[in-house]
Amino acid sequence: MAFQDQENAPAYTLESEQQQTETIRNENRAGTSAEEIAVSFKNHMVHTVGRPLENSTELEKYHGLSAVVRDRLMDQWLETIDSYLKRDVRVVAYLSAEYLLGPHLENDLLNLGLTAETKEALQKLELDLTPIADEEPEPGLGNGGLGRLAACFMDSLSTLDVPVIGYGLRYEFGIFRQEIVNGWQIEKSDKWLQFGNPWEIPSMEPFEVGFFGHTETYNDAQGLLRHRWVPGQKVKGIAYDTPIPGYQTDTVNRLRLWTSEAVDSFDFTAFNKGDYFGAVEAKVESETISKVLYPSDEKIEGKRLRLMQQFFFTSCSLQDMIQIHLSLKKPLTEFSAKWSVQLNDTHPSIGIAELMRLLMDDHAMGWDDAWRITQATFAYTNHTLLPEALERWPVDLFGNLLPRHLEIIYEINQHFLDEMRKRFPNDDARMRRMSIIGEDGERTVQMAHLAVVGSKAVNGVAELHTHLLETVTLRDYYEAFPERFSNKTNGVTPRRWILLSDPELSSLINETIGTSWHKDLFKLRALESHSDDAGFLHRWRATQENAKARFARFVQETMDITLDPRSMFDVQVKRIHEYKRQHLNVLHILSVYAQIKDGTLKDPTPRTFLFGGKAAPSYTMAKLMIKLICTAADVINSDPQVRDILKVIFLPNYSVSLGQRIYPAADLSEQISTAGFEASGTGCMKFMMNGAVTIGTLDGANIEIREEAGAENFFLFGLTAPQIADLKRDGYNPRIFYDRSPRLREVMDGLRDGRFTKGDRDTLAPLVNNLLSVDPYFVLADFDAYVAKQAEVGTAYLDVPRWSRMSLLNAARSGKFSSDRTIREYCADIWKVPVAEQVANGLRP
Ligand code: NBG
Repeated sequence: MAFQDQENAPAYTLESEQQQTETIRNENRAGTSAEEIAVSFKNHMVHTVGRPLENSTELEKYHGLSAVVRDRLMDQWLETIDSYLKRDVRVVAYLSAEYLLGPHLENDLLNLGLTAETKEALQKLELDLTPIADEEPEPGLGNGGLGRLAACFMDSLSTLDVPVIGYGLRYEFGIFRQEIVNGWQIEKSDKWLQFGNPWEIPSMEPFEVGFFGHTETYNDAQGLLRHRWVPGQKVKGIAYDTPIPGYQTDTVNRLRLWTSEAVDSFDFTAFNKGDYFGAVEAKVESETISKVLYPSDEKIEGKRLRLMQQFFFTSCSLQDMIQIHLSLKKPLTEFSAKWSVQLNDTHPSIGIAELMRLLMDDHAMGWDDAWRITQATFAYTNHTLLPEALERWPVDLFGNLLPRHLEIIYEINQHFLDEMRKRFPNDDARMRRMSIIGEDGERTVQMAHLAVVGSKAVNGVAELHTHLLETVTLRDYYEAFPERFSNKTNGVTPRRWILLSDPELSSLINETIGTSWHKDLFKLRALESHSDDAGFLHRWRATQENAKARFARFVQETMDITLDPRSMFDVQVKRIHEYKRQHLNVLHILSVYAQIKDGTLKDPTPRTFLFGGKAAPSYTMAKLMIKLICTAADVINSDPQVRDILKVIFLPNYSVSLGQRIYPAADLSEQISTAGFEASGTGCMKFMMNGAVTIGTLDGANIEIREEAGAENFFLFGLTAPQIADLKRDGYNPRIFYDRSPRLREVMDGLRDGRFTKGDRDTLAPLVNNLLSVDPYFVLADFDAYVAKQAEVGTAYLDVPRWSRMSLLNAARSGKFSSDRTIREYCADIWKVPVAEQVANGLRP
């Protein structure tokens, strides 16, 4: 624009400015050859890390190399933003309280296509990528499935060139680090930001968010009655952006995580009075909001701080969207045409009331317009059927923290119920059930109800789950607006979960069918034509064995435990929860153990049972389940009679990076939740893609995995969801199953009388007694069927050609479970945004 003052200068146009920016950018573009990467690495070691390469630690090298990768990300990031502006695209805003990203370095290299060049550059410097990458602390900003799903979605969104901003919270302490001491889980704090985070860039424009206070009415300049909120406390939200590159595309989207700060971080009046602590009190209090992730996934703790976290990041995100919208000179009446906001569970659903407030109170819009826009903007994904996970806030707590929002929610509720009364006259029971304000016992704001009422679309995450939402959990709403509901079966990104996790398997597949499967996982079907080729099956098997050997080496190095890679690796990794039934798995192990001991089981299939997963710190029963696993491990692993047959391992601190090591090494995937309880499950998909065979119930995504793999390539057992519901209705008595089954009695009695616990009859008693008296998740009811199916698994495993074929067919038929497929469905049905053309054929063949 400096041109404009000069004579003869070309007239300013948007195009000329863009051209100029492009030229400058091209001149500054970071090079991508091995030589350029090596130079850039050495430079960053000096200028960014402040430690010349020659005398640096691996951790310092990790920081230097990350800076190299970040430079390259930034080039594409700025180009992506430009291209969105030029094309005036519709933007997806994905709102999620959790993102379980996993380490960035190797993933970003893979997606940028720079892995080979970087390895070459490092080789020239006599360095190796693996130990450097292993230094990266994992950003554990999530608990489990829900947070990891958000991370897979970000990868697919970028890969499919969809304009998205992921919004969330930048917790200073993510999910705790788990240690196992004497078989008990111990939680340690996760200091992932301790040495700085090279992947994030702070934004210089903060937003303010209010809490507490009161509301007022006043007349505006036109004499209209208006409302406003006078907060009693304010905090500042600062955004940190993490670039999210797509795979083999120029698109780099951003993940925008908010951190809280005091509006005035230092109180000089207090300081001058000698009150040194008082001077930073506001700072400490405000920063608490983004301090720590609540470490519970399926049970909501109704703590005020959690609601503060949710409102804080949601409000910042909506203010950010509005600011971008206005800076594009667009009227707010067009907000829903520009933005599609996805609520990842109810955690950000307070956004519905907040957008209403922002539009009405701050931007002078009338109720009807604001409501039309709000409802056309939001869509809601439900992730759980467990009643204890459905968020409900006591009205008093809510109204105290967010008084204006409570008023707005009352008014939304009133409009909504008026409309429903017209549609369902004389049906007071239905009105009570549908009300956003729950009146049973303590009055509560029911966030799932608010989310459904305020959204244009509602979805579940697997077919069975969506069906149960429609017919049970959200039935009244489904009857009122069936068109709003749809299913979007979850998926996972094959980039992290195959290419990065098992490069050897990936090479074998590339060599056999080419590389188009990287962006179109249905292409794996081409592997099927090799399923009767003994030579190929042999290679497939060898690849699996190598993965197991690698994992065994890892366990040897980190835990000093020797695994036998020839034994079947039977794996259950996921959060520890009664409904996921890790204890059912242990009961089977003990049953096999008992039969070996008494000589009734001849020649059992050697197995290594691997467990991993965290228990919510306040979930006593889940912690006892870990103790149960470790107790069984202790007894079995120290018994010389079974040394070469059975081994049980609890892998501490299950995480994304540990998952990357385990999935390729698994033979058998344990998906044994009580039917009707696991919304989807996504671990099951990662196992399948890597060629593990599943033993599972008809629950969540298992049903669809079995459909795809073929019933003959899946080990099915257990009661179905309707059978479980019947059993519950008729009054389930676990004792009946205990009395009926000698096998079950043997195991339960052995746990009670100390035979399986080295004589200790007390520690596990609460768990054992709970199973015998209540058994809320029908473990005893499914025990016999599970044990019988496991015997079939054992036999099948010994038939090497058969097992290899099953393994291959599972991987070949896993195409549906790519998150690319899931994201295409969201784009087409809910967000109404186009996906990249060059890969638009990645649909079911
Ligand atoms: C979890 C479900 C899983 C599902 C993931 C992702 C929560 C609240 N729910 O079954 O338990 O796969 O969400 O949808 O974490």
